[in-house]
Amino acid sequence: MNRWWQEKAVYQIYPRSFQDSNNDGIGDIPGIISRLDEIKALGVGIIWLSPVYKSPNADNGYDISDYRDINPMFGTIADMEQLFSEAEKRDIKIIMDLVINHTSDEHEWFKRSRDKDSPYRDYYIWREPDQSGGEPNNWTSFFGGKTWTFDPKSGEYYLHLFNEKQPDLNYHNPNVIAEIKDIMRFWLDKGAAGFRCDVINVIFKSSLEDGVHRLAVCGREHFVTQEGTHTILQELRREVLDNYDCFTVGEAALVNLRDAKLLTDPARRELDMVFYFDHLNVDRRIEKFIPKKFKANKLLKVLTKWQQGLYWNAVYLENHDQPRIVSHWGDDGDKYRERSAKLFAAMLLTLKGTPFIYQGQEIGMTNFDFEGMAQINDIETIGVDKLLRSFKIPARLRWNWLKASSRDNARTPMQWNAHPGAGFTQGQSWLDINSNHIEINHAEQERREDSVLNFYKKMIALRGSSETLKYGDFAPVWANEQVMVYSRTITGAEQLAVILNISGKPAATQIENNLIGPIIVSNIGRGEYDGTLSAWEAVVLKIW
Ligand code: ISL
Ligand code: CA
Repeated sequence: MNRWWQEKAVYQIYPRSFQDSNNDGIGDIPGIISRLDEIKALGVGIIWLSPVYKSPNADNGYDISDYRDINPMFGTIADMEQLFSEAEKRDIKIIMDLVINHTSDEHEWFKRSRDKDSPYRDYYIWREPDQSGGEPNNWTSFFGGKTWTFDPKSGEYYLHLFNEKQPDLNYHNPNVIAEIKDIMRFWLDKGAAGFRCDVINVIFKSSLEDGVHRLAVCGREHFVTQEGTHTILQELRREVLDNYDCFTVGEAALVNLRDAKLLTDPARRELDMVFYFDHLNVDRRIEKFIPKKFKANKLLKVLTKWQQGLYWNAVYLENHDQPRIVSHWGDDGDKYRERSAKLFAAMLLTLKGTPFIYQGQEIGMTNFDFEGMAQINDIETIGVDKLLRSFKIPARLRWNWLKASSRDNARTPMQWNAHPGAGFTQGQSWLDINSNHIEINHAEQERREDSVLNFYKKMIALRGSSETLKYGDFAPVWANEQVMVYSRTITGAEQLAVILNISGKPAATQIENNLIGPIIVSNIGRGEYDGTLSAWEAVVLKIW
């Protein structure tokens, strides 16, 4: 039975960079409320709101110090309640970001857990130093550094898979699981329509043994998608989520297809969807930092594996942790920026699964031309820079890799108009605003029929009206290093072919005799398909 969250497209908001309403240079909840009509006009039905909870902002809100209160820089609980009600008036649902692998070290629980005799001690993962006084094991952080920090107060180390200000919760402790259930109910009762679950597949650590030696995230075999995580997810679903009309999408760092199938199999009642990373990493080594050549046929192979492997996909090309897709895989120069941005819109909205659009993606926002690490805010970029430095990677090469992959590329403020402050703020923005907001902004594109924004609106509407694009079977058709072709089919009803030239050079599909039919989408206004493709051209044909 099809669910409402399969029908709709989702729009991700990174609150600190979306819309500032009080000119302190930081986006906020009243700002989001003021932009709900633009979000509605895009045609999405769901908002994923990145964290707005109380936080010291060590990781821009992914380090929570109070799950039931709002960071004053974003507003108040009353603002959040108003956002829920204003969104509902526009038939927009909101899912919250559930960050439960860790809390902030400024959370009350952690402060108390530093006392060995506290009942909160076992809310976290504390261990004695090893014989030489060192860290309890050899694990390394997602942020490139260590995963243990010594606490002189209690003379022990505590575990943090991310930053030392993000201590991991202990999911062997049933009291922790009970606390999480209460937090979920709190937000579901306020009107949340579900959760995006942050690094949800690493919450249960099966052991604290040393991991096999690796360059990054050593120890992963002890915490990535362990059996204990499945058990906890089934319990949260059974005891909380199944009492609400809601859905969950789990961010599953380092997940493989076998485990993702277990996490999202409807019969197992764990998560509804997961974000995997394999597709975005086809042109990268060691997760997202070291580039290699992009090949369309490699992308089609990886997408096929996941599109056909999972019951239902979460489809995304950008988020607050990824560089802008038009800079990552497209061409962000003047000539082809819009055309390549539209090509990725065609890809996103014709793949099978719930499409997730990240703020700014709908207007083709680009990476930022950072000049050096001094301009970087992101603790992941800073941590990976240290790690690459320890591998003696030359500064120039290190910087080129980090400039292209830094999460700050996605976190520069939303470009609403061409005025100073880009319509985001009248104050001093927390992170530099891209100077190309003069040319690339929402207001100008609203007025222009052939803009990226209007192409996204058309594609979202097309998907919403097409059973084939929503539920049709995905199949690979043909690919080479430039071009990929896939089909979407409802047997006995309709077959569509999606043809994408993901390159700056003209191409041909060499199978044009199989690709015959009226064009239903073209990003360059083509009349009919003859087997040739210009640079960055996207075509969708109705085969039957
Ligand atoms: O994309 C990534 C994997 O290569 C990393 O940038 C990312 O940190 C990782 O996937 C986990 O991300 C989530 O948890 C982090 C937080 O910094 C990210 O913003 C969040 O999306 C810790 O909470
Ligand atoms: Ca503000």
